[in-house]
Amino acid sequence: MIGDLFADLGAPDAGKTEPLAEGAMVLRGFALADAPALLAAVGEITAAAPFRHLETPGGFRMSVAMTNCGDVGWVSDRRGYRYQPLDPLTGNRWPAMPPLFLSLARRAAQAAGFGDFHTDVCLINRYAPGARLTLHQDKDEKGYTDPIVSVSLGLPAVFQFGGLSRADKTRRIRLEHGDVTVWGGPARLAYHGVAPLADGEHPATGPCRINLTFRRAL
Ligand code: MD3
Ligand code: FE
Repeated sequence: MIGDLFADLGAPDAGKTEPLAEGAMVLRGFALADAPALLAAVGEITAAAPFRHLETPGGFRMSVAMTNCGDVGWVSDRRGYRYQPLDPLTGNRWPAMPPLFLSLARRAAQAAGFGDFHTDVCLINRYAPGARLTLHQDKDEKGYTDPIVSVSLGLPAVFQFGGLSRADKTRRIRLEHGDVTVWGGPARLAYHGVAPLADGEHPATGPCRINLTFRRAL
């Protein structure tokens, strides 16, 4: 059957690169082949550093559950946002970044035109239906010379991104299982967010979306 010739491509647009803005692009299906191993690694990481709902400096509980792996982890509490080497929940160091995480992040950055990506933290976000991330900038890092690489797994999400000012008009883009986005250069400090996750079930993750965000914090 002719369909078999294309079976390995997965989603119809797998392998496509879509420019989003200067310095930003979506690599459709880039992580599809690695998804089972990535999710297995997330299971090992969360056995040691469980998902938790952090508190914002303003006292709200975040709807997205988070954990980290790498040299440091991103945390939020009443004192503010920051990166720290110890998990506040366990008092232990964050689990090490699995070699597959590092190689995927570096391959994606390279494919997007950013060679020699340095990443020392992977923030792992878990969205249940209804969970969302309001429009924000990622600016808790020491510098912004390296890009940010993000991997979407499980249920689809509507991702919103705008410009360098909160008031700039935003665009919406659907991110699916296996999609990777890269944000560098002038897009590194763009405002972005995730609309409330719709109900659903995904064969790879069940009723949730998992996002891996690779950054250089230090
Ligand atoms: C665009 N996470 O954890 S990752 C976050 O899907 C976060 O969980 C979202 O935003 C998620 O901070 C989006 C994609 C992303 C990450 C950083 C960016 C897009 C970005 C920085 C600048 C512009
Ligand atoms: Fe962000």
